[in-house]
Amino acid sequence: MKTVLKNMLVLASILGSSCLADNPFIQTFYTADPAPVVHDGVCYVYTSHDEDVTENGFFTMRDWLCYSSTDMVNWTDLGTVASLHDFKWAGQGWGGGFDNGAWAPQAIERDGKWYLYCPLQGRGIGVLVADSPAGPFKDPIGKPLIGGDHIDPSVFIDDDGQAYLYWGNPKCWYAKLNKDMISIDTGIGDKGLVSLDMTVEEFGKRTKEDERRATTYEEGPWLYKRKGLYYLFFAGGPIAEHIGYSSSKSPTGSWEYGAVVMTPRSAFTIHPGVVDFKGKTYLFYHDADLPGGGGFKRSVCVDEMEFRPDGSVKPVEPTKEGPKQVGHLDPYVQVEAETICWTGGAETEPCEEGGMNICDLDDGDYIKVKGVDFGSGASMFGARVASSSSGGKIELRLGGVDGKLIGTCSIPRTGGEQKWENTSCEVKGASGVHDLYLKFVGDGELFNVNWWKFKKK
Ligand code: FUB
Repeated sequence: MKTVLKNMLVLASILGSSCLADNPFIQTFYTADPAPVVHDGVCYVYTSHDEDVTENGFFTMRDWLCYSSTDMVNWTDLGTVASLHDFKWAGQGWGGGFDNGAWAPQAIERDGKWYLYCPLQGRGIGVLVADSPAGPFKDPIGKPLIGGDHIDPSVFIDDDGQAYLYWGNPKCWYAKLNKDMISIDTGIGDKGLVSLDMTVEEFGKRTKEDERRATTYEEGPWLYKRKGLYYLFFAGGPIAEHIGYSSSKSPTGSWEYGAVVMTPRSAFTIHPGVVDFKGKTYLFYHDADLPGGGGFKRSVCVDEMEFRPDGSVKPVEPTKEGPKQVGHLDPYVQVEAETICWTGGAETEPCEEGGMNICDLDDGDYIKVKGVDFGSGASMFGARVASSSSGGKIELRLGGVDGKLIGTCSIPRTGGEQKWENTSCEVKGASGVHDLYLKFVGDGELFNVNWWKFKKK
């Protein structure tokens, strides 16, 4: 089944829009509210998910997705990691039952467990726990961690082991989490919940009158620490939102307003996520720049963020190119086919062999994998494929979707969309570092790909 988004992407490539850019870095779904977290040399980003079809002219969001990268340009789809159905209490309140309200999440690892904090619009903030970043996640408390109309949780563990949860719109709140990460330390504030003083000194003066907000703070707080200084990034108003920040010597303030970090993008919301990875700092945010995009069909982006010697944050200029690749991709180990820098037309789905596979491939669809290091040369290409139709071909090209052809692999009919077989072909002329394009060719609906791998000469 072709989604609306796939049709829009195909149309955009026919019309020649900026399809070879690397931002937005997920093209297979409309995604928003990116929440990055680094663990064991891998950057994971959790996102909320705008449905292809917007209902009632408002956010239509049912589940949360996760992607991983080791180089900041090629992202592997880890699938839908949680949904409203994981919270048995999701049906309570006015947020849309199990059908709507899966807003901006954030995850963190502690002592081998992964904790995913999820706002259910109008019902509160819940927490899920898993043994691995892609789940399966389970609700350990069976009720909201913070009940009521609270959104946009940001979780942070300080160097002394104390964990904090920040959240809120129109006010910013925080709580201390107990070591179990699934309960609140009730020793401060009102049953453990502290509402910040929203002063102009701490969060900047709003330029347009708003009876609920005197400052620029709107929503989407993100707590981050660098060189002993705490930064509270946030989505600022008036709408269209920008990203601003305040800083403090303490994780609980008081805060000093800093500046605007990113001016409004093409969506009326924006949402910061800041992470250090391999010696650099990155700002994740969302816009509406995918074909067919809009305020309720957003797309996540990433760019590098820099600091001045005094610790202040330099404004981040959004780019279509995205950040520089950190390292190269090794084509001689098994690469999941859903590892993508940019795709024209591929979609992803759960694979019966585990993980995800790419699907819904039509003639001319392609995947770009950036910065592939072939070293002194490749001799063979192999892939795990499945096809319920007559199959097709994968053209292996370098430098562009119509770039140098290094091999053509025939994909047989395997007898089912999840009936997997290995196939291989010779390749010639691939050495050094190149952007690799897998171009899918044939008639009708083609085939699915689970993974691929090259063999050295
Ligand atoms: O994605 C739904 C809501 O829009 C988020 O919770 C806010 O931060 C804004 O991005």
